[in-house]
Amino acid sequence: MRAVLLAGGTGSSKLLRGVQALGVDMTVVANVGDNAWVYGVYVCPDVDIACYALAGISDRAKGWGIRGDSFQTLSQLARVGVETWFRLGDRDLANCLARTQMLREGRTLTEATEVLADRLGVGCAVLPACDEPVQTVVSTPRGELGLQEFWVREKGRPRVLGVRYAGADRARPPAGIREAVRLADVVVVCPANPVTSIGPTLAIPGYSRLLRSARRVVALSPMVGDCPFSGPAGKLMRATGVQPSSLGVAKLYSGFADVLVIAGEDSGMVPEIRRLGLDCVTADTRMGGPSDEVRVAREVLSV
Ligand code: FO1
Repeated sequence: MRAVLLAGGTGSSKLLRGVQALGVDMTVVANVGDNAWVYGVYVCPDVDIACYALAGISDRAKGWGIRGDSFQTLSQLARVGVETWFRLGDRDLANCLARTQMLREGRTLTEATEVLADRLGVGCAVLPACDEPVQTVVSTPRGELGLQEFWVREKGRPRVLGVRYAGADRARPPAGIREAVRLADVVVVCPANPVTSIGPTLAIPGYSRLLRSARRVVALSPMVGDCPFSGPAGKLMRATGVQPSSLGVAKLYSGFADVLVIAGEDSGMVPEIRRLGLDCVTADTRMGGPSDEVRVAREVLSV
């Protein structure tokens, strides 16, 4: 089986590991809206979370970064007066330095990611959703913030007035992703914040049409009731006029998804979701550890 997986951060990486364990031929399309320049390097959190998870080196407890990483550079940066609210570990920084160097030499983000994924031993294609810069910008009463500023520096506290995807209109799905979708038996939308992790990819012209052309699109909701598995999804969904529930997710994905897998606790939403024109099935969507990841992956790939 060939699968393309649209991925965001922590929640998505669990499903990616589950699909990997099943031996599926997979291509990961990682969100780029969280990317940011920090300490002079280009950090691509969702690309890296996917690569570290699939290379078996991720810090499972935190959900980002490399297991057992040290923070010597961060300590020294603090010592010389740099604000260090973004906790980039030493090995993580090395990875970002290598990426930044390749970008400065003129390689695309896709090319740089291919090199890094290969060196890390990821074992499948991890592709950024696009090569052009796209940034998720959160509008707050005190001005606009990049996602890392909103979520990490401000701890997700500011009131959210809106969200936009700067640069998305100038981006396009790269050729490698279009080809992977053409060849795939299934495209899976991983459990991820629909506003900040999947939204930036869907905002890129060409993606909706590409997904509609896929053989089959299965999405796994990140919500149980009005709570996301992790992160600020509920707050951002509410602020962008989307009901913070699997029904809200269904409304966002109904234009291209064939099936939405939702938590068993939300079975009452099934009839209303089906009325939107996509199928809906329930499952135990909780992924607390490796065996859950494989169980949920099997479920998603078999619906
Ligand atoms: N998340 C945090 O909550 N605090 C951090 O200091 C932090 C550092 C960090 C460094 C590298 C990286 O790739 C991700 C990092 N994240 C951190 C996670 C990141 O902010 C988000 O979880 C993702 O952007 C969402 O997918």
